[in-house]
Amino acid sequence: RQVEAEVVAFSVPSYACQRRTTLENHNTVLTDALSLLAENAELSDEDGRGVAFRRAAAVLRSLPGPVTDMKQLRGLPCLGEHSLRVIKDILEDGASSEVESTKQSERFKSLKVLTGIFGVGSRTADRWIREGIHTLQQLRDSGQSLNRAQQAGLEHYDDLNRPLTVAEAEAIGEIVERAVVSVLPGAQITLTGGFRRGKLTGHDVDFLITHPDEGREEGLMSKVVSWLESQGFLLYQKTTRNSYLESKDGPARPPANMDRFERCFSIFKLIKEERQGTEQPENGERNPNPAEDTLSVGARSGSQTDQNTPPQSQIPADEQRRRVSGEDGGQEETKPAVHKPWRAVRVDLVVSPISQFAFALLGWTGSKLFERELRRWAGHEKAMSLSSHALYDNTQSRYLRATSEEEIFAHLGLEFIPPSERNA
Ligand code: 8DG
Ligand code: MN
Ligand code: MN
Repeated sequence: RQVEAEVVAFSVPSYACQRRTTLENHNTVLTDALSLLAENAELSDEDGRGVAFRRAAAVLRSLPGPVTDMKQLRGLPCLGEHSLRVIKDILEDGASSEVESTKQSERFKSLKVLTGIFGVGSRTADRWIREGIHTLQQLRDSGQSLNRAQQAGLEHYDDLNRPLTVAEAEAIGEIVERAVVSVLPGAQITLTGGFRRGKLTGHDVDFLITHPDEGREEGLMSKVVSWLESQGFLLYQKTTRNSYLESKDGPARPPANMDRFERCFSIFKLIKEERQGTEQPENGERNPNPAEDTLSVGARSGSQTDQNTPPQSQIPADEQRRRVSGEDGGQEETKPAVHKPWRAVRVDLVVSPISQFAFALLGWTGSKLFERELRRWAGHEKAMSLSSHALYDNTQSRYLRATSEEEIFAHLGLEFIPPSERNA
């Protein structure tokens, strides 16, 4: 009876929203490999395959220890034939030839570089590749017409592809907070996205804005954006109504007040605080770009007392003598990045009426796979439709109200999973 070596199989529930997935990952080699195949599938417009690899990676990410033997995987959900083959290759040979060849492939590399431009999706990148454009320089030289987002994305490419730190997210949070309370006292801002899940780095910073009195949040986004713009904090912004019709996977029926739900995809200009008091003479003579000086003047201007300024504080431009005259005209591309006293940061802002706040908070906290799994659970297991706006019970033909994430999990018949354990 005891002859078989005792390999204990792992056991996890099938939906990621039933599992607690912290940032601790005991299987990074395997999950990196599967994530790369997922990314490649997504970049090739094969979303189904992409999701399959994402689910497989998420299962391994949720395991309490490293996988060393295929037998440990018996009975685990979401591990298809293809994913199992990749795992087996890595366990046996230390690498998967499919993963390695994908990583090396010119097409994958080009797709990654081009979709690394903010505003460029896989279809656009694919079209460019077919036209012989594989690199940023080739794109610049090609005379392709770029939309406003893509122009900003190309201009700030390096900044936007460098991970953000928690300190940078906090600095952005202070700016957003200042903007929001300036235009609507009493409004509340909440950090969402990866930073709410406890991640130490991120590709952007996500915020949800609301007001405790229903309706007061109407028109808030445009005021916040105007304030930010007037202070010189925005390099790019696009504000959209979060029209239900645009979203691929919203609920079966949109709530009547859907049209009040707005979001803004933006690029902030964040002044680098660590420069303060460290470098150069006080006047900006070494700096050939007057726009930089102007924005920086508050943060490191003249007097000794400025050195006592709290590191996180971004000095509003209305306290500055001069205003930033305009955009930077791409001049920074010709200068070494180290000398640039600011960095571009992707920031997502969403405004939600308080009645939808819990749904918006849950929907914008992520991870993306966790969200997808929540909706799949709701639809397949509970006959409900979950979105960032509402939860609709198809059996009872009514919306289920909630004022907290806990209530939504309860409606869904799920154990509450805190943000730090939604890193599926
Ligand atoms: P990162 O930025 O650190 O890389 O990770 P993240 O914070 O988890 O990713 P994200 O791309 O910023 O997305 C955060 C959450 O926002 C994600 O769970 C899903 C949600 N989200 C979008 N786009 C949309 C959208 O168009 N509609 C809705 N309802 N939610 C969205 O990213
Ligand atoms: Mn994010
Ligand atoms: Mn985001």
